[in-house]
Amino acid sequence: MKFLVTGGAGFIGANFVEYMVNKYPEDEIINLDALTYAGNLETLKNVEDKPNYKFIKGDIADREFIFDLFEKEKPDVVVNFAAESHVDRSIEDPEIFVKTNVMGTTTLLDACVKYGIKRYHQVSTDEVYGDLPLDRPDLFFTESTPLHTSSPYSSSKASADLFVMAYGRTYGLPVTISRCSNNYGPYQFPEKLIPLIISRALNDETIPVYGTGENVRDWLHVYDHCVAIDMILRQGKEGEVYNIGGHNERTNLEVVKTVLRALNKPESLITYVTDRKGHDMRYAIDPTKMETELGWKPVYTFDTGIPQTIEWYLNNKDWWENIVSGEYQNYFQKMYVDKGRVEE
Ligand code: NAD
Ligand code: TDX
Repeated sequence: MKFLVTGGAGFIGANFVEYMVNKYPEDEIINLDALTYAGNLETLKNVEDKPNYKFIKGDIADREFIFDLFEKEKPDVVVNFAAESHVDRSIEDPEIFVKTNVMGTTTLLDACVKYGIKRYHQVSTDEVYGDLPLDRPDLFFTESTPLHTSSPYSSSKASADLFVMAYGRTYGLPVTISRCSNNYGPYQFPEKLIPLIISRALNDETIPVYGTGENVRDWLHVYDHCVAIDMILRQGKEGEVYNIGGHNERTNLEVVKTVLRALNKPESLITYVTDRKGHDMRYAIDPTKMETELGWKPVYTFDTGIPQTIEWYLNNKDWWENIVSGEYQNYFQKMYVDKGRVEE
């Protein structure tokens, strides 16, 4: 089987590429990535010389390029991770989210219709369901929860999901969608909460907590997400949506304090900053369908995954220091300092 994995130089895509290349040496894995600010080929050092792996640089929204690629490679399976993925960036500049997340997806779908495919899998997010109130801990997102988005990012992801389902129904394309909760683990770009805390705390820098820090996220280790997608590709039913999550809900403040404690850094580093516009209160996945229909169960809990992740960041300082010393610094200046969220 030939897999076309898009966005495989990003956080989750790269973890998935490494997992697939090692687990299925008989399969061919093509990694297609535009190498935006979030794409980093250093992340793929462990697989770049493997015979069943190939990297191609390109934009999923470039129609001519995508059709040429399909003509040449004729992939059996497409797994679409490629996206603009950061909510704060979507609030600053929504348009690139429409281009990559919506038009990039429809471009891939059109190529799948033209060239035929055994499976198109869309990597989506629990953010398409909007948020849950803090005072209703009994509520969870199921696959039939209505889409009700808050940010330009989640709106672009929900739009893409609707196109994926429409191509399934209208053109008979064999599609599946997974909607996962917040991921953490090795190779996550340090603009996202957990690697941001680790990298800044190790440098004794302030940790910006939006609003009161009581917002809740449902954390899943990236390894468990990769296993879940592999299971959906092999055993999932066409036309179905699968929610992925492991019941690891934590407030942001709990996450920050847990990481600071593990690093032996003081809570005085915590700095409360202006809240994110439209900030979702709580995400919480009901993973019953994955568990009962596919037999998926996460390996990590938050309590085992966080120490593993911290250890990885400690052992791979070069990886994130290269990022922190580059464009990332400008980003922090633009998003936090220039906006008056923090004084530096
Ligand atoms: P990321 O930002 O780390 O990586 C995205 C990758 O896509 C980068 O390598 C980037 O270069 C590439 N890319 C961006 N635009 C592209 C384009 N036009 N053409 C080709 N490549 C392009 O993102 P991530 O956190 O790894 O997320 C991967 C996917 O999983 C996304 O679709 C995201 O919506 C979804 N998701 C993420 C999380 C999370 O917690 N990070 C949770 C659920 C779902
Ligand atoms: O500096 C920060 N301070 C802070 O309090 C940052 C970066 C975040 N936060 C808060 C905002 C959120 O409530 O922490 C929480 C997590 O923030 P992010 O890491 O930006 O993730 P989130 O907005 O929840 O979205 C993530 O999960 C779902 C991914 O970025 C998405 O791609 C995915 O779809």
